[in-house]
Amino acid sequence: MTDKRTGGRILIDNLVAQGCDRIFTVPGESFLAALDALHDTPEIDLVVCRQEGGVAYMAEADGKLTGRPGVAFVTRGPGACNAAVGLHVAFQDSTPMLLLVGDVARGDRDREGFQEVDFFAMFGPLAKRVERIEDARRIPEYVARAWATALAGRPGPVVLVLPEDMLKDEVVTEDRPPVPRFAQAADPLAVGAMMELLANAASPVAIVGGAGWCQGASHYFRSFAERVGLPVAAAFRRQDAIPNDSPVYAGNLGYGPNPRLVERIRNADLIIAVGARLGEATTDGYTLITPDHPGQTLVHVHPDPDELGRVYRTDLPICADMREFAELCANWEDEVIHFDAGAQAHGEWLEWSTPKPREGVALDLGPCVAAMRERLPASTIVCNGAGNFSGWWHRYWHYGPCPAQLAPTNGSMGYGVPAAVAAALRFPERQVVALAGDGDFMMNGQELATAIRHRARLLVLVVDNGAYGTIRMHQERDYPRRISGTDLANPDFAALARAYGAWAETVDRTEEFAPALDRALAQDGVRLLHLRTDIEHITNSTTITKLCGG
Ligand SMILES: Cc1ncc(C[n+]2csc(CCOP(=O)(O)OP(=O)(O)O)c2C)c(N)n1
Ligand SMILES: [Mg+2]
Repeated sequence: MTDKRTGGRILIDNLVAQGCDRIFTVPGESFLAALDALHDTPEIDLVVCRQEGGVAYMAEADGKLTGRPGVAFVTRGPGACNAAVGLHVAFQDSTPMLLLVGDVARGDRDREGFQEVDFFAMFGPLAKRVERIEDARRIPEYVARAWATALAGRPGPVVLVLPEDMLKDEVVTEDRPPVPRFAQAADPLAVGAMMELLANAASPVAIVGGAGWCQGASHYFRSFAERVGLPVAAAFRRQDAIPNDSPVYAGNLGYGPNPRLVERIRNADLIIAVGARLGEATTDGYTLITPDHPGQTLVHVHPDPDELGRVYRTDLPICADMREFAELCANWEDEVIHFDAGAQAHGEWLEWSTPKPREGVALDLGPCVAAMRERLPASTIVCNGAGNFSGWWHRYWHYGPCPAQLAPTNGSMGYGVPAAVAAALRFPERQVVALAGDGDFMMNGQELATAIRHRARLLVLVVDNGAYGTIRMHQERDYPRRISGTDLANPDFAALARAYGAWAETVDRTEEFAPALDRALAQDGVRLLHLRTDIEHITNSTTITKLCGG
């Protein structure tokens, strides 16, 4: 390119070159030149949000949905501070993401000027890489590196800091082509060794989902596991890793897993972890599988060599792209022994995930999830933040082919609504459901305005128990009947949703739920059901009275 362009124009041109088609933002005066370039860039859909927490969550969710970096653009100190929460999700969830931050002018740096922050120090532990572009001629190089880094090995977030005067400079530079996607093949010798371990195992189990997992990995791993009869458990909040109707799907790990599955994993002599980090939630605080797992053989398959052997003694590490590994397994030609364990584990999960009505509960969420299963297709994308309310869906919802679940493995509240907005924009033809607690909803509920403005179609369920229920649960266990800091005074969520322009109703009884859901599904746009539940029924399996010892 021989014409002069502003740094802002070059930045946007190079994002388009890498395949970016959507940016989430709250604007700032620090990146006017980039906003100006977006004015003439029909390739990029600019989604204007109401708080940078929502911006970053949406970009992170978009990264999960597409497998490409989701892009967020925020301003200097205040915008960057608000956005940090989404970066933390992207880091712990291994999601490719790019955070662009407008910065103070180069000539004013280090005076602690207006909104100035040391982004290298601030984002160091939250991002795979933090870089600042000093020279507009090098924007193409920095954007290409950010894109490649976000996707490489264990995917994650990258931050690019953009001094405002640099974005206004007019320079001549050459754009970069898209960075090629590099997929590391699995070593056939290592996969052969895994097949041998499997042939000699008595009770194998797989734990799947995580870094670099994708539809291809899901398809091939499912086909391999079904051929072998290998029980496949999903890592925490990776419940769409294989479609749950697979006859070897064994259920999910994380908070409140099926005790039969826990037992199966404790008794397993061979554990094949694919994509999962075997993090704290998946392993119940590193107790379900201990870092040294005596008596158990661990095959760990991960796209990043840094994760192999990092926490766990690994008997057979395989560093590979998830799809490449799964495809090699699916096409493995040697005879394999078929286990009955896959079918058994699936039967146990079906039993566990079938809601049984609870006595004396006015609004019982288990049957509500059952009503949803009857009415919503397997392609539905279910999004949630953090809180006990999510436990009913984690247990009773049957997730379809990925992407069907957007849920933060780092347990970050306020994620459900922004993630659902990102999903509704990415898949306008699909049903999208946001699940939120009363605490959770209020962290980013204002993004309903973003949903309305961008004509997103989604259904929000707010489970209102008048409390930060999860913390109340821990409190009642450790300090019975000493409620401190966990009860909430709430708005009328249905009225609030209507004020945003959504359709909304309130549900107080189980039998009201299905008809209300039918009415919601007959509507278009944003719909919200305000579900008023009783805090006594604190999880899908226990009550506060029981927690306090009866
Ligand atoms: C951003 C953030 N802040 C605080 C917490 C700690 N936390 C975890 S769950 C929870 C309460 C959630 O309340 P609510 O959304 O009402 O769900 P409930 O547990 O009542 O079903 C809190 C405060 C967190 N995980 N994330
Ligand atoms: Mg609550």
